[in-house]
Amino acid sequence: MTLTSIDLSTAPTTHEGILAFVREVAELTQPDAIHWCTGSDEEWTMLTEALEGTGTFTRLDPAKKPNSFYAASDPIDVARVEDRTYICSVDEKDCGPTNNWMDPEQMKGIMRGLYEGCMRGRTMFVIPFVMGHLEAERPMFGVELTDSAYVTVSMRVMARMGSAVLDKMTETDADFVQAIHSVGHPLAEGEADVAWPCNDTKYIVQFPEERAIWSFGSGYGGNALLGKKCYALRIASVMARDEGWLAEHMLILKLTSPQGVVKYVAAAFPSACGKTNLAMLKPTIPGWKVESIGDDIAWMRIGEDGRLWAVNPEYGFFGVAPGTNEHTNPHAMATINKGNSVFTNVALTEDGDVWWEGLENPPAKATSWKGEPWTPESEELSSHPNSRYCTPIKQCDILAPEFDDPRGVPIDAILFGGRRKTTVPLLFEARDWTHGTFLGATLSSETTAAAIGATGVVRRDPMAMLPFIGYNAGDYFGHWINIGKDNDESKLPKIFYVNWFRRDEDGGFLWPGFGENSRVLKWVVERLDGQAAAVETPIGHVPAPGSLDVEGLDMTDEALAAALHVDVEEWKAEIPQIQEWFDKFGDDLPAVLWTELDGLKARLGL
Ligand code: SAT
Ligand code: MN
Repeated sequence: MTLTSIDLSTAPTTHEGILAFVREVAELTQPDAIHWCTGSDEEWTMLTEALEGTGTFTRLDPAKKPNSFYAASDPIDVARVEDRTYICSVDEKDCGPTNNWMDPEQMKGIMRGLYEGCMRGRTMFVIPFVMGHLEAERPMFGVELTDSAYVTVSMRVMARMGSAVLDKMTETDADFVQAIHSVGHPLAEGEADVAWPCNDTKYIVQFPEERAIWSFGSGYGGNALLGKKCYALRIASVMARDEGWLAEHMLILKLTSPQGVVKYVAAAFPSACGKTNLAMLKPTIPGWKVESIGDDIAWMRIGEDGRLWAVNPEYGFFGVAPGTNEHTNPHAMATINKGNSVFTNVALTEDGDVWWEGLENPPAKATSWKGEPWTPESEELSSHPNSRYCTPIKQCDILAPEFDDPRGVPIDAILFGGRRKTTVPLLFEARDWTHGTFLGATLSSETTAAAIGATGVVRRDPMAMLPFIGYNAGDYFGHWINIGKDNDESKLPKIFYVNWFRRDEDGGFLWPGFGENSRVLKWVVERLDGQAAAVETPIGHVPAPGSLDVEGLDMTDEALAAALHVDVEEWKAEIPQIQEWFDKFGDDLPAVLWTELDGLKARLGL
């Protein structure tokens, strides 16, 4: 069957741009049917039942996790594919040395070839969505066309989508980001579907000038839920460059002191380094309170008051499951236990629940993410290290009411952090905005399972944005520098650098992390208010002895000193790596960052 005339007469919109987009993609991809998503509960039920029918979803026991589902992916489709991700700017120079580039027309030629007829035997879902608030001064719309019901269901959790969004787009004739997604697995007449359709060939492509996203071959989160990394980071970072704001890979949290003083903190960590846990931190120090606003992405603009205001553009959490438990993240556990969630690549227990490494009470028997029988004695992991829960943010019991405020919250402090066994102390403060930008630009971390490739390798991950900067990273650093130059720095957030992952000689973690990280936040707040003492070191301001609250913590003075220690020799060894990193950018690296490096070298006695 060939879909030659696409009938859009019953489409629930008169928006010419949307209709033209749907028609063009349907003509190319040839779906059997087109479904305009409303975002209703009935639609959710229809889709989840259909996914049960194809074996993609297994319904969990409603008494344990109501309205929730288990899914296992094809083992070749478990994470973001950075080597298949492209920034197809018109000019290669605008892509920069940290992204893959191809000429946009050439890429479109390749992808049109892949898209031709790729939705045969499937339904094309039209998902109108908005990143951020529908009531924002300028709502940030998108339309994702996908042939995956799994993606549609997940998008409903992760983004505000459906009829209300489409109506507003129609009323205001709104501009929108065009996002095309296909799993790349057409079905011939009568051919049965597989549980996780995907394709060996994968492309995740951003066209920054057109603000368009074309994705092919994968059903995995960051490759397929196009509102998330593709739009809210890669495309949005380009918009932000052009318009003077910041689209960052940051959690947002609200911190209230025992005296009732409120501060807002944004923090950037690479994928799978504990952002979600920090966003929902349960403080161990008495009287302190954390509330969540976001766990992954922050859009930040300078407000009329000169402060940096942040919103979370998302509507759900897409968290790493392994390691999540009642101790590491009780609020995430409470959120997912309310149900309405999708669990992918974890283990399925015999009593209709999910389990993963690090969760309490291992089941005697389970089915692993690979579909194999699993017991606690099994050599293989029950769950993929990048297995995920996808759960509505509104279910979070510590969601700050400000989440619903389209203006967002004024950020007081920015934390940068990575995963480093050595060198980087638990906590230090940047000297000023430019130095903070230098710290962000040189952020380093050991790689994790969130992207395909070797794990545990130290790489530079500037502002935790390495896979997400939609343009030349040298220009991106310049943009950060300019935010400091063009604004009143005294009103901008102060910048800090943290490392929860430093090890002792025996390989054990020096710092207990999780809820105890509230102690680090406390020092940050006291620093903002000019209270906590710091010592100046070559790398920045480190907590002075006695200034970090460790009361009640089972930690020796030596261990604390080791966690905070600035080892000049280790830092000297970093310098050639930073130099090599900066060399990549040639003339595109802002000169002030070289000046910062020179300053660091001089302070280290080099
Ligand atoms: O890319 S995802 O959003 O799926 C997960 C991550 O890497 O943060
Ligand atoms: Mn992330």
